[in-house]
Parts: sequence; C-alpha cells; structure tokens
Amino acid sequence: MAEPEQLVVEAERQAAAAATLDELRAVRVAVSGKRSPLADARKALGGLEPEARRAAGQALNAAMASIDEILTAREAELAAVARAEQLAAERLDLTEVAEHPAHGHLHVVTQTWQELEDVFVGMGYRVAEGPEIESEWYNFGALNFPPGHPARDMYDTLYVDYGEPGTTLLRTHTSPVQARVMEGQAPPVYVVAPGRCFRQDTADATHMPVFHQIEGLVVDRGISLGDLAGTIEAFTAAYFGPGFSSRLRPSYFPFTEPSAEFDIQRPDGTWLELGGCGMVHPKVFEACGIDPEQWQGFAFGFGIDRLALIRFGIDDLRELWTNDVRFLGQF
Ligand code: FA5
Repeated sequence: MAEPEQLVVEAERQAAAAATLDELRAVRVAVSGKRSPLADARKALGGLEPEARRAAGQALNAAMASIDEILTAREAELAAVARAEQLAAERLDLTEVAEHPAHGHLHVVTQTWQELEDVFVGMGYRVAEGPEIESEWYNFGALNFPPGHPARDMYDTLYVDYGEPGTTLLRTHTSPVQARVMEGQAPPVYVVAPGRCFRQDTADATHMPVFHQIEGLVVDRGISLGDLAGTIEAFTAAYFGPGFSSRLRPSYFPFTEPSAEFDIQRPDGTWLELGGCGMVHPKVFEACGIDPEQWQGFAFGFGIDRLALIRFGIDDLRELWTNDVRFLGQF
C-alpha cells in the first residue's frame, strides 16, 4: 500500500509533466479517480483497527486535499498558457498596411451623372438645378399642362401632404427646371439640369419609382429642329462612341411642339427608349416671360439610370439599388 506522502509526490510529478489541459484531465483521473491508488488506499481503510483507521484516514484526507490543490494550480497555469496561445493566433495587426489598399469609388449612377455633365459642359452648357419637392405649377402648369388635362395622367404623381391638396408634389421629371431657369435668366440659355425624379411606377428591369433624369434646354435666336437632332447625335457620339446610334420617333409632350422620343441602339442591335425632346412650346415661353416671336429653343430630358444600363451593359435597373459591392465593384 502506497504511503499518502508518496501519492502526493507522484501526483505532483505527473501534474508537472502534463503539457496541456487535456493531459492534465487524464492525470486527475489517474491520481484521484475511482481506480487510482488513492481510491485503493481509501478502500483498504475498512480493514484497519479503529485507532489505526482514524490516523490513516486523516493522513489520506490531507493527501487528497494536497493533490487537489496541486492539480488545480497546474490547471490554472495551463489555462493561462492556452489563452495566451489563442490570443497570439487570433491577433490582428491593425497597423499593417496592405500593399494595394482597397478604395471605394463613386456609384455607377453618380459616375454617369458626372460624365454627362462633363460632356455637356464641354459643349458649352451650364449646369442648373431645381428642388425635388416641387409645386404643381412648375411641374405641370408652367409646362402647358392645363388643370385636368389628360396628359397629367402620363405621370403617376406622388403628392406631398402640404398646403392645398394637389399643390405640392415630388417632381415627376426634371422639366420644371426649364421653367425655373427661364424665369431667372434672360436668353440665350444653354443649360443641363440633372436630378432625382419620382413616380408611382412599379419597379421592373427598366423602371424605378425613384430615378434620375438630365434635362437640357437651349434658348437662342434662330434655333431649329435641326439643331436639336444634331445635338442629340453629337451627344450620342461623344458619350457612347462607335457602335451606338440614335433615332427620333414622333411623340407628344404638352411643353414641346413638335415633340419626339429618342431611342439608343446598342451594339447588339436592341433599342432602349432613353428620353423625350422637342422644340419649346410658345405657351411655355409665355408662362416664363420670354417672347416666342424673338426666341426659339429646344429641350430634351432623358433617364440617367437607363443610360448607365446601356453604357455598362447592365440588364436590370434594380441591380443599381442592391448595394452589393460585388456588383458595384465591377464598374
Ligand atoms: C419626360 O419625363 C419628359 N420630361 C422628357 C422631355 C424633356 C420631353 C424635355 C421633352 C422635352 P418621359 O416620361 O418619357 O418624358 O421620361 C423620360 C425618360 O426618363 C424615359 O425615357 C426614361 O429614360 C426615364 N424614365 C421615366 N420613368 C422612369 C422610371 N420609372 N424609371 C427609370 N427611368 C425612367
């Protein structure tokens, strides 16, 4: 039968030799488990005389307490080592500088917007802007949409709960900026006005309830439809380059006469409606205090988001709103 002191010495040796918490758990079983020499010694107590049993029992209890202390102390040591190793393995060096740091960039619609401004500024235009929350007058009235005129139904307008019902709205197009510019400045006028527009349209591959247009307005002497067609063509060539072409189709807008819709043909042969255009209607000139006998002009307005689709070969407008960096990072 092993002496209690020997059991303690043996436990100390094995505990020191255990290099991991798992190994230490095995040591604990070996030195104090059910089949350990300690357990055997306890069982043997039953065969002793009461006097001797008491003394031996006390010695064993003391040994057991020492063994437990030794194991617990070693466990704390090994746990600290394991924690330090884990920290070292998971450490992130936040001061490390990547060789090619990843930079963000402007959204594809913002890039398109800015490139369009550049093209038109290069053609001698100035950039103008107007409010997104607009009055009924600038969005419709000044643009020769009489009250109750069916042409107003062409736009599924979102009205704002402000003032008299029906007087304040989210602009459905950038054309109200035409009226604001003509009111504020004497001709000649060469402006483009990019901005956000709103319609109660259901989202699909070519429509969003929030989208962007860029408006163009020219007012000068002797301006003809030929100038309009030439400007659209010059723009298409400057912006898209070879492989793309444009066409005008007769259309109707209350604020232009004659009016046309223009489409862009992609290199794969498909057409996409890009915008509307026409000669500024005399009624619009009159509403803005410009004499239509002396001044002529043309206007156009087209979708910036749709232009981005054509330019970058994207097939669905909704992709532009997903905010998925894997998609946006491609442009
Ligand atoms: C207009 O908004 C006229 N103001 C354009 C105009 C300006 C005509 C100046 C004459 C003179 P239209 O509703 O067709 O027209 O819209 C013009 C373009 O805006 C469309 O061709 C399309 O490119 C874009 N657009 C219109 N609705 C949406 C929408 N829901 N989502 C994305 N793009 C749209």
